[in-house]
Amino acid sequence: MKKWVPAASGLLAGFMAATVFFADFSTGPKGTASNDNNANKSNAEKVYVPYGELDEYYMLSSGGHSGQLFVYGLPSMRKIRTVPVFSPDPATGYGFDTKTKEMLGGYTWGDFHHPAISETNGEYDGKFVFANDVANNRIGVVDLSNFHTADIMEMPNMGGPHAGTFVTQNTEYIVMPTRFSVPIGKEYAPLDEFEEKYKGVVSMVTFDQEKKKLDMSYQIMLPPWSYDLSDAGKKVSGDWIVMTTYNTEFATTNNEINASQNDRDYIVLLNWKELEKKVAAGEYEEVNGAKMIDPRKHKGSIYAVPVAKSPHGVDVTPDGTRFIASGKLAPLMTVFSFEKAFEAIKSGDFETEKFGIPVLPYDKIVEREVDPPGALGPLHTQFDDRGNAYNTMFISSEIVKWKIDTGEILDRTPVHYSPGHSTATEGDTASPDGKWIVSLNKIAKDNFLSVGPSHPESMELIDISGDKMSLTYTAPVDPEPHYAQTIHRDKIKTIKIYEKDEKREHSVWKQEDTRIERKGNEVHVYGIAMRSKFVFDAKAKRPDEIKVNQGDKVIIHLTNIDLDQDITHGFGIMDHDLNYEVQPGQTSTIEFTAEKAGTFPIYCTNFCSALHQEMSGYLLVEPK
Ligand SMILES: [Cu+2]
Repeated sequence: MKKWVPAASGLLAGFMAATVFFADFSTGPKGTASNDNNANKSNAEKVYVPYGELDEYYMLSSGGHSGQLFVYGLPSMRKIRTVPVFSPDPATGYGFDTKTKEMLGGYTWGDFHHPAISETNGEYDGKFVFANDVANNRIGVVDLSNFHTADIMEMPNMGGPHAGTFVTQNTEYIVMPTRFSVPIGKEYAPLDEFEEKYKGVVSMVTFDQEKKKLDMSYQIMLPPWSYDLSDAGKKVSGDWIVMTTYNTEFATTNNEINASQNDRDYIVLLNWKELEKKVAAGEYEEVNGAKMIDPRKHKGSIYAVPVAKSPHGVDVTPDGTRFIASGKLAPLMTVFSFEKAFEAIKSGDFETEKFGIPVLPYDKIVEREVDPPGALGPLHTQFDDRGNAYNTMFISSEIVKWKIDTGEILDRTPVHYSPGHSTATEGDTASPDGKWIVSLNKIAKDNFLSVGPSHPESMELIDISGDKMSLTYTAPVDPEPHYAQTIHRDKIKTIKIYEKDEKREHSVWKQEDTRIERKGNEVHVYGIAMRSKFVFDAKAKRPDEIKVNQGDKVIIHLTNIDLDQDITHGFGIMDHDLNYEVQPGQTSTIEFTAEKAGTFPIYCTNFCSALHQEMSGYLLVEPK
C-alpha cells in the first residue's frame, strides 16, 4: 500500500488543502492477475474484447462540467460515445437544431454529476438515464433507445442539485436535493440572515416514459444545510430516501473550516410515500409554481439521523435493510439499520428536534462503525453479489473491501490516485453482478502522456469476481467524471432506425413532395437528405439550392429518407455557425435569420457514402 503524508499536519488540513504527497508512484496494474477465477489469464486478456465481440457492460459516466454523458464499454474500457446533455455538441448537431436548442434554454454548459438509470423493482431497466446539472438547477434525461437527450427541466427554488440524481425503486421519483442553500426564489437576503431566510430544497421529479417529459411533483423545504449525496431505499426501505448533509453549522464564509466544526452532521430520512399523501391532501403551499411542503407544518415523514462529521456518500445495501454513510473527514463507514430507525420512529424515540425535524438517537440506529486501519477519506460504497461492500478512500487512495454483516476487512487495493466515486457492475441495484468495479480517480499525474500541467484523469478497472481484488487496467478520461452506473448490455435495446412516420410534422418522404414555401419574410424548406444529395425543391431548376432574401427567417425541415442503419447525414452551412444531423428516418428542424448577404456552401458533415463529398448545395442570400 502507498504511504501518504498530508502537506500540513492534521487530517483536516491535509484533506482540505488537497495536497497529498504519495511516497510511491510506481505501483500500477501488474502484468499478471492474482484472481482465482482468472488465474490463467493475463490482465491484457481479461480486458481484450476481440473483433466482432461486444463488451459485456455499458458504463454510463458523468462528464462533469463538460455537461456530457460518457459511454464506455466494460471490460475493454473503450469509449463508445459522448452524449451531449447540458452542452451543445457540433458533432451531433445537439443544441443547433430548433428542438435541442430550445431544450438547452440558452445555456452552453452544465455540471453533470450523477447519472441514474431508470429502475423497475430496484433493477436497472435500461430505458432512461437521468442526470443533474449542479450549475443551473436542471435535470436531464437521456433516452437509452437512441442515446439522445429526451428532455431537460429547470427546477425553481433550488441552489444546485448535487445530491441527486437517484431514482426510487420503480422510478416513481427522481430525487434532486440542493447543495447550496439559497433564499426561496433566490431573492436577495443578506448572509447574516442565513439561518432564517435560506433553505435547502429537495425536488421530487416525475418522468412520463410515454411522452418522455419531466415534471415537478412537489418540493420539500429543509433547513439551510448542504445536501451532499442521496440514495433511495429498496424492498423493506422502498418508501424511503436517505441524504447526507454537511454545514449544519450554518457557516456562510470560509466553509472549509467553518462547516466542519460540529462532531456530527445528519442523514435526512424522508418517507416519500407519506409525503406524496400529504401533497395529495393539499398540505402544501404554492411557491414559484412548485407545491412546497414544509416539515415544520406537516410532521411525520422527515427525520434526521446524527452521523460522523461532514459525510459524503450514503448508499443503501442491495437488500434494502441498511444504509452506509462514508466519513470524508471522519475516517470510517457507519452502517445504520433501517429496521432500528423504523422502531425509533414508531415509538417516538427522538433525542431532540432541529427545525421541526425529529432527530433519532445515533446509538439506537447504528449497527456498526467500520474503521480500516490507516484508511482515510471514505467517500462512496458499492456492492457485489456476495454481501460485500467496496469503499473508495480519497485520501489514502485505495479501495477497501469489507463484509457488510460483520464489518470484517477482506481486502485493500491501491488506486492512482484520489478516487471519488466508483461503479460496480449493476452496483446500485438489488442484485449487483460482482464482476468489476471501476475507480473514478480525481488525480492521475504521471500515469499517461502529459497533455500539459493538467494531467488526464483516470478510471481504473478492478476485477472483483474472486476473493481478492485485482487491479486490471487503467484508462485516461476527459475531465472530470464524478459518478457512473454500469449496466449489463442485455438490458439496453437501441432502435435501428427512426420509424417512417408519414404523419410526422414537417416530414417529407418522397423527392416530389419536397418544396420551399414563402410566408412573408419566412422561408420554410421541406427537404430530404439521401445518399448522396439534398433535395430542397424537386421542381426547381436546381433542387439543391436555397435562395432567400437578406433578413429572411429561414426554417429548414430536413428528413433523412435513407432507412438504413448508421446512414446519418449532416447539414452544415458555411459561415453561419450551423451544423445539425439527421439520423436514418429522423426529421430535424433548424432556424436562423439570413443576416449576411452572399453565397454560402451547404454540405453533408457526416460521412455517408462514396459520393459524400458531392453531397452539397448552396444557400444564396440576395442583398436587400
Ligand atoms: Cu451525407
